[in-house]
Amino acid sequence: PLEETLLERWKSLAPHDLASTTDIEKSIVYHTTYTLCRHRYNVDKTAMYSATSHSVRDLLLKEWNTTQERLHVTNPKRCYYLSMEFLLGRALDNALYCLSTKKEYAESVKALGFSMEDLLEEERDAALGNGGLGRLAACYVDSSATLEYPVWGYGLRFKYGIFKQIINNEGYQDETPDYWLSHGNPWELRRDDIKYDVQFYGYVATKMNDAGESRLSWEGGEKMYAVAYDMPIPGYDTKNCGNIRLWESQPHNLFDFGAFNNGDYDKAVNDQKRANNLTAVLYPNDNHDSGKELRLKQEYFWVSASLQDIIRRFKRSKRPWKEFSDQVALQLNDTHPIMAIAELQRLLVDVEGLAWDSAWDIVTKTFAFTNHTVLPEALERWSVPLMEHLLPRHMQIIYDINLFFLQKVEKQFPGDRDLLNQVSIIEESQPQQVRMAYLAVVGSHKVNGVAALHSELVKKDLFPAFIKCFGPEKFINITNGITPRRWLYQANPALRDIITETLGSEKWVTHLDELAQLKKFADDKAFQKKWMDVKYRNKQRLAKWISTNMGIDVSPDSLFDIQVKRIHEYKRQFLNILGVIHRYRELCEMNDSERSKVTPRVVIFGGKAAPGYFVAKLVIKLINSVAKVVNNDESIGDLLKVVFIPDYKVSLAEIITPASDISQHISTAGTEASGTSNMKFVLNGGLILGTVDGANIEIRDEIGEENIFMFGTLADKVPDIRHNQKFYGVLLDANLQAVIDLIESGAFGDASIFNPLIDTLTYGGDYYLISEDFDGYLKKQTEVDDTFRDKTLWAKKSIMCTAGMGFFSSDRAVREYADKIWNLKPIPSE
Ligand code: KOT
Repeated sequence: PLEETLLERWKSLAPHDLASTTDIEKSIVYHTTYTLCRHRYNVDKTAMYSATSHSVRDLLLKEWNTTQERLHVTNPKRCYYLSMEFLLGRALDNALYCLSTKKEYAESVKALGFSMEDLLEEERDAALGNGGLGRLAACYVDSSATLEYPVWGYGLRFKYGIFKQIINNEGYQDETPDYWLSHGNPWELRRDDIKYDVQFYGYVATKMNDAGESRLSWEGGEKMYAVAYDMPIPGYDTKNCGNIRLWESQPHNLFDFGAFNNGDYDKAVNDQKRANNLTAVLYPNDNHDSGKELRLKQEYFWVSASLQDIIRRFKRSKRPWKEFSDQVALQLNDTHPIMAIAELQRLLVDVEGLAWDSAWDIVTKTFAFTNHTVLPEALERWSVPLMEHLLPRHMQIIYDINLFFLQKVEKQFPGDRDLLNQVSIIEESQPQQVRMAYLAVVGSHKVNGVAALHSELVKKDLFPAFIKCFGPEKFINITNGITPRRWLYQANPALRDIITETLGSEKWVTHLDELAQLKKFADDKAFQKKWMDVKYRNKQRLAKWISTNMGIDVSPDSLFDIQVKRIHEYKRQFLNILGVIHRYRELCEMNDSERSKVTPRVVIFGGKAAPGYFVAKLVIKLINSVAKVVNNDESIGDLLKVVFIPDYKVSLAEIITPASDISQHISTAGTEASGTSNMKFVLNGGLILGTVDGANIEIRDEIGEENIFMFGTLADKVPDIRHNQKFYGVLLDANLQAVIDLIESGAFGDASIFNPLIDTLTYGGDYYLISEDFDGYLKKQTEVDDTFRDKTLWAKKSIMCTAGMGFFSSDRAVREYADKIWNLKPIPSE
């Protein structure tokens, strides 16, 4: 550290704010010249985007540094959010708003000959996530920064995020790599000085420690480096700045000269290749466990580096170990980081020399676990032989954790062998498997689900036996939320402005409950008109995007019906497209007079299917085949259009979400843990058509059941229906049968292609209850059509939707985590 007088000198020389637009212009020109090394005759949009971002980054880094300084001085308890995925999207627009300097930058950029809108479009999405889980993490770091909570995210710096989706000429999904770093990334800082060893494979040996006690020690195997990259996360209306620290793998031995000299070139570069592979690519499965060794390696690599970093920070405070959980809260975003539980126990016992029980006490007070899914295929299990091979010491530790836990259970419930089997972390299969969610429950002090219904199912279906052991208080609900900054303020400027004008201030941006005041304008004709004009302009904006990018013309006068999310059988895009075919069939049978009464509709789909998910990919193909026929049927015209928007991502969601009249959230009841796009649509005045599932239920409770279209089987009825279908077969709904007949007639091209899809309704036993829910779905769709024709009624409902969404701010959700789980207080920046 520098001495006082020098510190003062440093302080006096610290870069100051960019006070005027001239300062901003200078800063942009500076970065063009010195950061990018571009001559002024050679500045294109990409370079200008980059220079502008570097200039904005300077402002962010100033806040980043003062935030770190503040935390260093106050040394408060901190929380670390361990998430394999952070689906951040673009950063520039958000940073400009957070720094309240968008206007000034837009002017400066204009003065230099560019348009801010163009520059914003130059930015590549940071797409380090699959869908809802990763986007949730992004919303939570936004809210933590805004609320000035000392929270950092920890994740992996994938070179390739979620793949880019291309829809080929036949209407199938193709995948290409998303090399998002191709033009550099101005939003990250590489920290070459923050680097840790991470070990794999090897064996466990007994060693003497300094005190002459024998200890187990993990020896041999291979090592890699984890190098830190920081991404500053600006808070809104605060000088506080959060951070996401992402790890990149690097080879330990850059080059094996021994092997090279022996002529074995392949071996010489092997280390390097393996290390580079480790964090190269995000696994593209949403709600599905891949079970691959490389994935387990990624998981361990990330939590090991993160814990080393966190422990190093803790040690600087010179506090005793027993205060660790007073200083550190660790939130596990699903099971992906669960190895952190065994790793912290290992570090405390093997490396720091703590007794097992003291260490375990620290571990369980520090960790908390969020479950995001009850789908059996998504629950992580690792085979014991694989884990023994890759992480031999951790496997021993997990066995011990299990043994000590089962001993306690045996003491509490003597002789209850069923219970012991039900709660054992080790599944007695061939080979044995480690049930990661069970390890999470045993090693955490709180377990939460992400919506009210889901949290009940977590208790009832996933962990019933654990309730017996730990009591119900350990299991809580924290309903998901979304950040109003990105999902309304930024994505929907026109709506933002009339809300601010009507409420008389921007307070709602950080106090979303304020939106409730809009209710008193719901019947106001003039306000309704303004409100629906904004919706219309947002629909025009999307129509223009579709026309420019896809060459399909859709009318903004039609009802825009949108379903954008990962393609998955449980989300039932199949039900949606079958409904579209039904609609088409009916239109074909109508005469002109009947047709004149029809509500014209544009049905918009978007979303990626996991590359190996055959049935989901077939759904995409079916949607595109139907689109081709319907859109080219001149007799149908604007009455029905079908659009599959390729490569759905955060930046596209920002255009799509504000443009919906209705959006669909139609998962089989009990399968969608929460959903968060439902919240985004309703926040933007879009009505929803949904099942009684996930957060739909709480949205209904907040906005009123007259403002939502709900249908379908209830979650508690699903198991019985499945049981009956299995034993007595599926009796297909008559309209559904007619739709299938139409597909099988070849109306949408070679019908045989779709057989595997249709089989899921019949031979497959209709696991997702499409036939069961079909009639209710069609009836609700008719109600949607009828309601939409009543413009006043629709406008009122739309206003009531936005007005009721205060609860779904991620600010509320993060506060709940801070109060109920982390025991964390904000550290004010001023
Ligand atoms: C599971 C395994 C791998 C990758 C992703 C998952 C996953 C994603 N599990 N749940 N989710 C979604 O999480 C969202 C945020 O909580 C929920 O809104 C959504 O319903 C889950 O499907």
